[in-house]
Amino acid sequence: MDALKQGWFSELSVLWSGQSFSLQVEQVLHQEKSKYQDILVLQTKSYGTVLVLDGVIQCTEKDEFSYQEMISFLPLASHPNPKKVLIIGGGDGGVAREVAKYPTVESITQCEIDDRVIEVSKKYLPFMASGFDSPKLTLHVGDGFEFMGKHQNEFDVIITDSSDPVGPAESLFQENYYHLLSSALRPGGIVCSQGENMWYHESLISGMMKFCKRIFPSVGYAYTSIPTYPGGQIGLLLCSKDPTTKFETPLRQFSDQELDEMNLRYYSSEMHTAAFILPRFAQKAIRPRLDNGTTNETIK
Ligand code: SPM
Repeated sequence: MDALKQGWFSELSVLWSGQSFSLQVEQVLHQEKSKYQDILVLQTKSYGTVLVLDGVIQCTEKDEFSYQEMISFLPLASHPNPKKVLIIGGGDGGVAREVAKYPTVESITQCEIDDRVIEVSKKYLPFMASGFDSPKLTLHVGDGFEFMGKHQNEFDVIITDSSDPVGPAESLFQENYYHLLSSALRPGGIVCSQGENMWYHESLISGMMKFCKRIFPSVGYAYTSIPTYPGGQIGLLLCSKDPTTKFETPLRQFSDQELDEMNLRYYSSEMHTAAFILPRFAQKAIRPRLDNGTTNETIK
């Protein structure tokens, strides 16, 4: 494999052409081709165990908490009382692990298409796959589109923890998927999806923001820092059926003691608000409707 050479793994993709992030590899723990994608698990020198799908880093032991906490807690704390949560994707279990911590959540349904990602994660990434042990969780192996078509008006929060929009996850970045998300939500429901990177994917993100605004009355864009994703960060796209939702203002605030008890290492109420403050170039590119100087981070 081109990506593995002389003890180094290099991440190559058309989504960030002309650059590549590399990790020094101590051992290849697992390699297989599932029905949907190439699955690779590496023991690395500086980031611990790493899951790679179709040549792209999905999570590393050292920094995964940043992404899993933020994609879970931003939508949950933006909802007044989230009880029923759906996760689409998230086959490593890390998002389920975080959602299960949220005090008001009673049930978590997860729909992941590739059972091999689940099994491999249980074996090699138990620090994330612990999410599958939650008594709140019901796991379905199958297609997220089909699943949501059969579940209308059911969930308070839906989190789409997908890989990038090439390969099996491409359809999860399209308008008809967001229509399905909207119909699977209860009134006042909120969705949060992996939203790519403001440095490389401006037109993808602004296109998504535009169609989301046609479907949902409130739309927001946040980001979290994570050294092993290209550019050291990843965006999070949030939409609410409630026109009064102000994503940058969490409805539930946690004390330091509560954050420690939930073992949250990245998320805090301050980090929640800060995550929606974008640099000016991204404000202009991603949120063209806000270039009148509005500072409110939620598009109305
Ligand atoms: N539960 C962790 C799964 C990770 N899902 C997101 C993976 C994204 C990988 N590529 C990042 C590229 C950002 N531009």
